[in-house]
Amino acid sequence: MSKALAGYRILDFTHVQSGPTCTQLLAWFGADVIKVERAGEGDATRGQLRDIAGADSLYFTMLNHNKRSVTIDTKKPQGKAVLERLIAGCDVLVENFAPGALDRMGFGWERIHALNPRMVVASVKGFGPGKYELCKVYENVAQCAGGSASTTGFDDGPPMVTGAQIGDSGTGLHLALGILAALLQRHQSGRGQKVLAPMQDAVLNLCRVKLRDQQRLERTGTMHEYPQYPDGEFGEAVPRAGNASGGGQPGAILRCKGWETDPNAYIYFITQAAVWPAVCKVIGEPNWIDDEAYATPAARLLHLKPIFARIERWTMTRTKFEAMDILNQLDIPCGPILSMKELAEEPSLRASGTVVEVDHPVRGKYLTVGNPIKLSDSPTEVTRSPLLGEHTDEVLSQFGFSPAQIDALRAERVI
Ligand code: CAO
Repeated sequence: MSKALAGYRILDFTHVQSGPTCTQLLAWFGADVIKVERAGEGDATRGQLRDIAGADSLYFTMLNHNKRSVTIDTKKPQGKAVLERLIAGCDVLVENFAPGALDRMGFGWERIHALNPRMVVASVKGFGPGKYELCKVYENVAQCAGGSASTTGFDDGPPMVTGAQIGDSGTGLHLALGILAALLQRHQSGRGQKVLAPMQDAVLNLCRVKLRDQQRLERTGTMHEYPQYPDGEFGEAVPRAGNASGGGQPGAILRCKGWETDPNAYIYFITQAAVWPAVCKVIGEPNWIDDEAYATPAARLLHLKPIFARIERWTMTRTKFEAMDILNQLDIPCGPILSMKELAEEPSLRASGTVVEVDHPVRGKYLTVGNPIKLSDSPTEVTRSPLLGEHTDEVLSQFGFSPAQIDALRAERVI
């Protein structure tokens, strides 16, 4: 079966996590992704967080599937000449260097656009234009600068970063979407364009509901869905809401049977208005269905703490999976807190290809997260990440370099 992006060539100048997330996705959709790395070193993550001596780390392998790797020293004149030919023959250049690095290399937008007017040039940067545009940025900086950390955690604790890599992988997803839009526009315009996804902006986009709440707070001075209501105080900015949903349907993380020894024996329980009678019945409080203190969503917002404490007395009598089974039959929205161990072993994720076992010639078998986006006419087969420079000869000969020229470039330590 053909692939959605078959025929598109991506020149992949990305490293670490944000950019590689984007290009891996494009590769899974069928694009030919050619990752350019520095000879001898490669992407710094190849050697970071190593669990097997001499093998590419899981950090690298899990972000660079389905790509080809070429090594080119793009600071040497002959390397720049090779790069020029690759630029002329590819559709998209993706990079997430520190600000200015591509210009210093001699390949700013004007130059690339002159070499290949159809090329889309896509960049991740920490910040967009403005005061901080020249800063280097990693994941947690983006979470802090994008509004996630100030709104995550408990009210009486410090700002908190999340385990989900919304700054890196989240921005990579944004960039991939921008690239696809630019390629679609190219069908009409015939021109490439610049695509920029700043990490601060991507995180803020994912924190959109908190900017909603900021404006609600400024208008009304309170937010009834937040745990600070009705007893606590609100300040000027959206407070941290712990595990409250903060949205229209109150929710909480509650202990389940086994919580004393299992750090993940918890369930997220949502008291959706539509199933309130079912909630009351299952926890053994049928009188709450008509009791005016609990009967309406507005009334319940005044008593969320005691309501969830009562529900927790019930969830503590069941394991999280038993509670799931009972609550799902009643249509009560809930979700078990799953550990990474449980997710790695989850049969449905294995069956759907979202958790995949991959074989690697140096490190052997390992698990990875496959393509979470499923296209019915473009299925994804996850193939292992490339070794450093594994495809240098193959790619250069595809771009018209003769074996003698390749040997000469190698002798000059350009590739
Ligand atoms: N041949 C020769 N030189 C190469 C090369 C190649 N094939 N590939 C890269 N280089 C050079 C670059 O030209 C640059 O050189 P100069 O600094 O002399 O111009 C240098 O390698 C490395 O660039 P860098 O500054 O991007 O790398 P860093 O490790 O210092 O910084 C990071 C890393 C992530 C902080 C920075 O790249 C960045 O801020 N990127 C944008 C935001 C981003 O994506 N952050 C998320 C990273 S994932 O957590």
